Amino acid sequence: MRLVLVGPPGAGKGTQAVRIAERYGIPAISTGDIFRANVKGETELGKKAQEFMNAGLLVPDEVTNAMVRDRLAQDDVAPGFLLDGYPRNPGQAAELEAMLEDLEATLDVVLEITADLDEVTARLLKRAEIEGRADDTEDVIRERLKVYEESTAPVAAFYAEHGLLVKVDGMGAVDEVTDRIVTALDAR
Ligand code: B4P
Repeated sequence: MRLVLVGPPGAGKGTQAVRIAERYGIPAISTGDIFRANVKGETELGKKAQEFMNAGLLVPDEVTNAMVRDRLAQDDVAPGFLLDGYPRNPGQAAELEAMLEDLEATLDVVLEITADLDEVTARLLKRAEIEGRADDTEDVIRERLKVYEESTAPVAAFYAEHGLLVKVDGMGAVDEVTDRIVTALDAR
C-alpha cells in the first residue's frame, strides 16, 4: 500500500501514522520527524530547516523534495510506504508524481484527517507543555494553521479530483480515530 496522510497540524497525523504503518507493515516516513532529527543532530539539513520550522513556515521545496526523493530510493519502501506530512503544497504534489513515475509506482490512497480548529489548537498547546516543541506556541500554531489553509488544503482538493482522497474524522479518542481509519482503508 502506498499512502499519503494529510491534515492540519494537531489533527493526529504523526500519532496515527505509527499505528497505520505497523498494521499494514510499511514504513512511516514523516518529513517533520526527519527535519526534527536533523535539527537535533545539528546537520546541514537541520540548519537549513530550523528557522522555517520555528516560524511555522514550510521548509523550502528544493530541500524537502530532495530529502523525500532520497528516502523513497531506499529498499524498505518496496512493499509500500506511508508519507506523513508530504506533499504539503501543489509543487510538492507535482514532484511526488514525478518520483512515483520514476519508481513506476502509483498512490493507492490519500487519507485526510480532519479536526476543528479549537481542538487542534488545544492539542498542540497541550503538547507544548509536555514536549516543549519550539513551533507549538500560540503565534506559531496560528501561522501553521494559516499555511495549512493556503498551501496544503489545495493538495487535498487535487487528490479528491483524482478520486484518491478519503476523509476521516480525527475528533475523539486516538483509538476511535484509528478504528475509523482502518475501516476506511479496508473498505478500499
Ligand atoms: P509536522 O511534524 O508534520 O507537524 P504537524 O503538522 O504539527 O503534525 P504532527 O504530526 O506533529 O501532530 P499530530 O497531529 O500527530 O511538521 C512540523 C513542521 O515541519 C512544519 O511546520 C514545517 O515547518 C516542517 N515540514 C514538515 N513537512 C514538511 C513539508 N512536506 N514541506 C515543508 N515543510 C515541512 O499530533 C499533535 C498532538 O495531538 C500530539 O501531541 C498528539 O499526542 C495529540 N493527539 C493526536 N491525536 C489525538 C486525539 N485523537 N486526541 C487527543 N490528542 C491527540
